[in-house]
Amino acid sequence: MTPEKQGQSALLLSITALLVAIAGLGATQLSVRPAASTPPLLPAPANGLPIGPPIAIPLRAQAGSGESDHTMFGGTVSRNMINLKDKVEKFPKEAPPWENAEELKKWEGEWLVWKADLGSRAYGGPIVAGGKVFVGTNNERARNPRDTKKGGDGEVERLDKGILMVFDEKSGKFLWQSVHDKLPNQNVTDWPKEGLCSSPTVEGDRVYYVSNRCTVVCADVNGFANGNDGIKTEQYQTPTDVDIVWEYDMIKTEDVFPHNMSAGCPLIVGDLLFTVTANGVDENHINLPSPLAPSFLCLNKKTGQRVWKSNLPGKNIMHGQWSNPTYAEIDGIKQVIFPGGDGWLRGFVPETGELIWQFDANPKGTVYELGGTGDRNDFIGTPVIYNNHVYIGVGQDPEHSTGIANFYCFKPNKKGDISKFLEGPKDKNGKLTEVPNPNSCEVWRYGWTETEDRKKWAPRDFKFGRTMSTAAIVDDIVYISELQGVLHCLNAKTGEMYWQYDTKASIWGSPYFVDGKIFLACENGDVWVFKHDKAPKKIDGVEAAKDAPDMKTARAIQKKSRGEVEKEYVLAKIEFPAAVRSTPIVANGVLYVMTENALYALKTK
Ligand SMILES: [Ca+2]
Ligand SMILES: [Ca+2]
Repeated sequence: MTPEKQGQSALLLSITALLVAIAGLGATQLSVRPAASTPPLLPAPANGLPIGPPIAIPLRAQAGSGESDHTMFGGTVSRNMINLKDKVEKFPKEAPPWENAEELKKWEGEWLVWKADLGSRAYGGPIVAGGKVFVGTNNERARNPRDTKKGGDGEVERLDKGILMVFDEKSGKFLWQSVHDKLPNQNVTDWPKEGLCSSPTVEGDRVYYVSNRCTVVCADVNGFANGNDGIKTEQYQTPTDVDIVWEYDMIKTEDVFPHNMSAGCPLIVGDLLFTVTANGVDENHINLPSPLAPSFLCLNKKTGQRVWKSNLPGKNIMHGQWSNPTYAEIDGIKQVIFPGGDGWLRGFVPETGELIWQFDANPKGTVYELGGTGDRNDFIGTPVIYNNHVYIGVGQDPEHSTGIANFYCFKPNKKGDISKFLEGPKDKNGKLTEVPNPNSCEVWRYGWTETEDRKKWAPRDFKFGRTMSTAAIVDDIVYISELQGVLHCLNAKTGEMYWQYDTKASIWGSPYFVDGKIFLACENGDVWVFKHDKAPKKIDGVEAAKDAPDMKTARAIQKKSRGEVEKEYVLAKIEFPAAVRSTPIVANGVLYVMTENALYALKTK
């Protein structure tokens, strides 16, 4: 690749990071099962690491004063993008003509609770907790003159920083912000202008996030308004700056090499905080500078001390790592699930980091290739737990465009390698074959190549493309979107497809269920609203057209199927005036749509 191309690639990556952040806005419902009486899977650790206190599993969304606060990426530790609490009696069916001031005022009067200006990028959040709204963005909407400078022409220039902005939930008033300088080698580890990509997690009076400097930060949600808590060495200490309680530097302490951007959305269970570290390759995209650095990290949320770490993907990290951990109890076994940069998912004992199982989310013999042309993927989306099963689709940096992929459902109730297949001998072309794994925990997979009988008139030769999205699963129905813009509606038990719909725009965020509707935002600014159906109709344009005599007839049949999906399931398309690379959410009766430069709080009744 040319340096320029590499640069672009890097950018994308950072974007990816964002996506990660974005991908998961969830709701406040909880699908965590009550703690079972089953004893812990494993006894105390033999490695001498401190063990966290017993894990208390929150049966409700944590913290916050609101009835349906959205306190973390995915809303709960299950990361399922569903909200079972809020009602959405109404929502805008269409956008106003944004350039017509009079019409816009009318629309805002009808729909707007408030609107807040952000920077020029916004991937993190929104997180709504305890009467505040948290957003990760950049400094292009500088709120402190300190973070600007006069350019040569006298114009005010905004310095490049990573920003966590905090607003009042009721009024949208700006309260305080964390300002993080860029890392010195930003074109490699902290991509310019991408801001702070982490969706924070809020618990009580503490907010936890990963900064653009690859540090895990615990801050006081009340800022300096109630004095300086914890460490007193903050770089910036005006009244609207962040009050840091503790900060864990993953570069200095753990030698992590973040590829393009750090974007972990912390997972908190009991006193333990878990994050993916972003460790990855350097700018040539071949060398992995820190294979021994952790990819997965567990800290004590109160002290910021490390509890355990794992570098398990080791030298097999393909690119970067921007997905997020998820917590589950499967058949009573408590576990934290980490998506790795080698395309494997792994379950660990939360207190000790002892590996319980691992699952290869790629067919054997697949290959990761620079620039994205290969067929081996890793993870941008976050694993979702639903009814004791894990659901996740694979993907890549969006700059790599789409490509063949799978979406998986498995139930990790065994130890060791629980992938569907094991490596078989190499074939005559030197490609690894696969043989059935008797220890497989896979239930179904959806995607890969279209079958021969359907291929002839299908719009593309694969069923499911790379995804940056995290699934929304409700009533045994899975909603999962892919980067190329297609939303899939699947049976959660069997993987059967009911219907799919092409939004014809890139999707970086995730489908989000609330009150019988699915909200889904596209990078072009379109926010779609679909109708949820407990017994969806089967509408498959490719199947209907497979025996068509010619392309023209096939396309006509497929178009008709698209029309049927629109008639049955599309409720609205709201065209926002800027890119949306986040997930719309509802919290405490307010619909939040975060474009790259503004946060809209909208009425739902
Ligand atoms: Ca304070
Ligand atoms: Ca402090």
